[in-house]
Amino acid sequence: MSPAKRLRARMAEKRLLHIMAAHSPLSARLAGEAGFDGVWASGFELSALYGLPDMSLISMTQHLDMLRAIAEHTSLPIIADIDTGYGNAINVIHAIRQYQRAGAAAVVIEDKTFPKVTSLIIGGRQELLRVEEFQGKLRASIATRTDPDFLVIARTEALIAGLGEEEALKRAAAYEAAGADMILIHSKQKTPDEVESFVRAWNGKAPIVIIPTAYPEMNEHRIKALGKIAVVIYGNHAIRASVTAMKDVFARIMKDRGVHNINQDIVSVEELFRLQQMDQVKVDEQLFLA
Ligand code: SPV
Ligand code: MG
Repeated sequence: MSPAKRLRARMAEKRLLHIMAAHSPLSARLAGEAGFDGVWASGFELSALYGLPDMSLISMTQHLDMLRAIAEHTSLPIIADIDTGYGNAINVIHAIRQYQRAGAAAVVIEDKTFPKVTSLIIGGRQELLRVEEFQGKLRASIATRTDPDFLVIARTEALIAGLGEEEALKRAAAYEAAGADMILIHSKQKTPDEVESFVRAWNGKAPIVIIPTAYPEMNEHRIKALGKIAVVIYGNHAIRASVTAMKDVFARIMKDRGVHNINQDIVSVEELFRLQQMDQVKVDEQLFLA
């Protein structure tokens, strides 16, 4: 079964998929063990991993390399965050070929101009493409996919750009008309009302995807009560969890002037061996090292 078919099968079987951000094969493996339905190959997380702002500075090659490494280490379907598609529709054609081959199940492509500005920053200079131009990018994506199950998710940043619900609905309808399989509506409002209002007003057939980072009280209960939302992406919680843990542990080591106290509070080296699948190495040593 192709990765895209697996994602579609999961969607058919469950009303709401929970997708966790991943910035490495290890984070993807942990997402799998925690029970998530898939991983989000987040541009924000990978940018942060490199210590860079999420402003189209990470290249497609860097993102693809990480996605390939993730795909080798998890059976979870991967939703690839391809930002603006790395340029115009011609760049998008190239990107779709590459991401499909790399093992992605879906791509999310957003209607901002290239280079993009990270969405959640206060006072961000957010510029959107003309609707027709973005429709061309979507049509290019759909014409390029060779696996009909490969999902093309159109993300509108109309609310992020402060253009209001009417513009967001108009764009979402235009993107569905261009063939998008799903619509991702993004918002940086601190409460769910903006997204809830959009979802209530949406009368298209395409299911909705959300990333409730700015409005964290939008939990499964509230999402299900709204209906129409098929996927929730936790956009940056893997990297934020890592930063929280590292800050805490590093500070304690410096305070204690040693690792004698922290040792019992962090995962053991044996747990890392398990995650690295050292048990398989042991088996292979027995079998093959003469
Ligand atoms: C990402 O995780 O890269 C996203 C979500 O696109 S956000 O950072 O909120 O734009
Ligand atoms: Mg992103």
